[in-house]
Amino acid sequence: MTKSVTTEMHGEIAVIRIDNPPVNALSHHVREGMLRELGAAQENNAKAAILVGRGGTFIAGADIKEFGKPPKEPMLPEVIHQIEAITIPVIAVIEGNTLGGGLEVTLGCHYRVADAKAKLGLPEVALGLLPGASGTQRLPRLLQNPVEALTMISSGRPINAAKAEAIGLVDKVVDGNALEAALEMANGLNNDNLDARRISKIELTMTPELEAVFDGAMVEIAQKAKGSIAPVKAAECARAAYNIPFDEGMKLERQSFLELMVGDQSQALQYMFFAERQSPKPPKDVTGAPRDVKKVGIIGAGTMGGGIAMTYAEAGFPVTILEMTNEALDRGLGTIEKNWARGIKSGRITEAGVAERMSRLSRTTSYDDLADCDLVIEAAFETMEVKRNVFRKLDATVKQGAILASNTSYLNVDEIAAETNRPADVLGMHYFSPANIMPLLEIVRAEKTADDVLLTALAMAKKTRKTPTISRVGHGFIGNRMLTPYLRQANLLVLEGASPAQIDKALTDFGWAMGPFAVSDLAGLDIGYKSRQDQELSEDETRIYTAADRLVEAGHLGQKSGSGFYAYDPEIRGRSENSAATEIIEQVRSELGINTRAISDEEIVERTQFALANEGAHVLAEGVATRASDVDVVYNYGYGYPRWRGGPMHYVDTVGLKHVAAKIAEWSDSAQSVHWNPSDLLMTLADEGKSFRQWDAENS
Ligand code: T1G
Repeated sequence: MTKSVTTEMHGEIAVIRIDNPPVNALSHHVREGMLRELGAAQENNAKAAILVGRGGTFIAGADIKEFGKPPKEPMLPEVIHQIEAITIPVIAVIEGNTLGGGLEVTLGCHYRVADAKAKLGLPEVALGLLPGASGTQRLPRLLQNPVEALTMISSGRPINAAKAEAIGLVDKVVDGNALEAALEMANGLNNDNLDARRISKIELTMTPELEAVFDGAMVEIAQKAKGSIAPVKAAECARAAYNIPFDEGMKLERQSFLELMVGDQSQALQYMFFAERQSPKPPKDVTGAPRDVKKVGIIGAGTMGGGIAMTYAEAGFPVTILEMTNEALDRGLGTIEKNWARGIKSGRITEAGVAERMSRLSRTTSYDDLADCDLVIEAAFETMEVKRNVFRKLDATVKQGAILASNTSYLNVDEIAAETNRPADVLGMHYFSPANIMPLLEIVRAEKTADDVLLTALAMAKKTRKTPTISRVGHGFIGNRMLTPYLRQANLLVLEGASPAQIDKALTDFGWAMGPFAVSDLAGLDIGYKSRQDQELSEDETRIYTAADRLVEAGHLGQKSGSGFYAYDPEIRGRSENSAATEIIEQVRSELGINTRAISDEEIVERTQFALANEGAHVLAEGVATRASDVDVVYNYGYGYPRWRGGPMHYVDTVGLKHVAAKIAEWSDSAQSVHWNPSDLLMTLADEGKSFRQWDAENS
């Protein structure tokens, strides 16, 4: 096996190169190799040593694929201590992504030279961890500014080279060829007082003023963490650096790191790290290459069409937007410009930037102007009649080889494709509102969708910075389909005695960004009302939504009408109980002869979350989704599910499918039975003592 760490002498300077594609992670052979090569440089009396990564990036961190495996010496903290202790100066060349353990390696070096385009960060908290190789102890000692250190350690947000130089994290920033600059620096160095460059020797002292700074920062960090524990733990370790000696601080950091590593939150976040990299990968049976897309057409300039047009214009594509009338185009383009202009105040974009993006948008009321588009995305009114009509016209005017996509959120894409003579070129591309912000894209692979069409949609997701998951055709695809049983349980729990506010709070305490009733008010209660009117619901289904329907009929449409399940005060932009909703709910309960009961938060969480996962299991068993981890990506990226719980499928794995299956069986034998359709897959996995994660490993 070729060595992943090698030395090249440049005069008296040992240039030690780390070559572990794709990101130079600190796998065991890299850790061993660094010590081997650095030891040799010292043995051979090199004047200095330089650590540099191959491929234009330094080190992106510990090897996440090694987590959970038996530890193999030398462990990273020890490697970094040994780098620092070496008797010749060691310079780190910071390029590309210098993250996590990679940044910690640079802190063990005596000097740091950064390329102007480099990114430096400690993203461990995004994995439910904390910098576990002295980052919480060395960074505060190097930066001296506690707030800067605390922010990097607890937020996980990377900074650029200029900021790194400004806060004292790097000694020099060069624009290109950082290695040359490091060689020049190395040749000018001498070994005098190398101790002064050993960060672990720097003393920190806590003062009452600093205590106050930390007190304030800790409150803010906990608020921002929204239930995630790693940021708080990371901040506590950084704070300790001011109170205890380095070696004790290292023990605290190690102990905290190991506790986090085995905790549910880190297991979930590590799982999501790989899940979001799996979901853009096409199923194994898909072959070929993406088609070339130069020009994009959008049908509809409403909320969705406008957001999708913004998405492609921001990615640099020329976009032609078609509407039925010029008034609709004026409205749509006006909204787009306003949305972009909103970023001017916050400095996210300049007026020229807005103008440049607007220049990429053209408008038309004629399908002929879409003839030369390579991709057309339809975001017209959500009825099959309208979509059939649009696709007939597209089929008649748009050039052969173009891809025709529908943004439908639940309709049958096979039926839409059948309206054209080119069903192989048709698929679904379901965006989530607001489409220019929400990262999720459900790509619906219809029966006849060609492989290269699917691959093109995946390529467009990457180019427009969306996280895609592939769904087959099925009512509501993955996300919206699973929402139905989730909302059904929430509405049933209201009939049985829980209030919308109690349910929402139980679920935001669980970690959801918003509870189901607040979300319904946000979306508009009339949306669900209309959808229910369009379907022939069973009596039992209708019964569940009696209160919600009565609210709409009484004019309580949600936020847009000032009241729905909650009352909304525009002055304070807050929500409070809507007494009319309480009355309607009580009225419906008595009409239905329900004897209400006190309902625990635990029951609220179990019935809603298990209903969600049960439907997810149906989605898997029917082949609508390829992986359980894809289902979790959908809920992470499209529905505000707490990432530190993974997703609905990972969550029930964590609970244990035996318990989940037993509860579903219990509810299915109760008066609730009509509302439960136990998944055979879930029940079977539970019987076999398996998990969805194992199902993924065996089936995808
Ligand atoms: N370990 C193992 N594999 C990794 C990896 C890592 N750290 N980072 C990326 N990969 C794989 C990834 O799974 C994918 O594999 C391929 O590389 C390309 O990744 C002690 C304990 C660096 C910004 O959290 O943020 O250090 O799918 O698609 O978009 O304190 O990767 O091709 O098979 O993301 O160009 C801290 C994680 C670790 C950085 C590049 N470091 N990585 O983004 O490529 S914990 C991180 C990233 C730690 C210490 C602690 C990104 C990137 P595959 P990619 P990209």
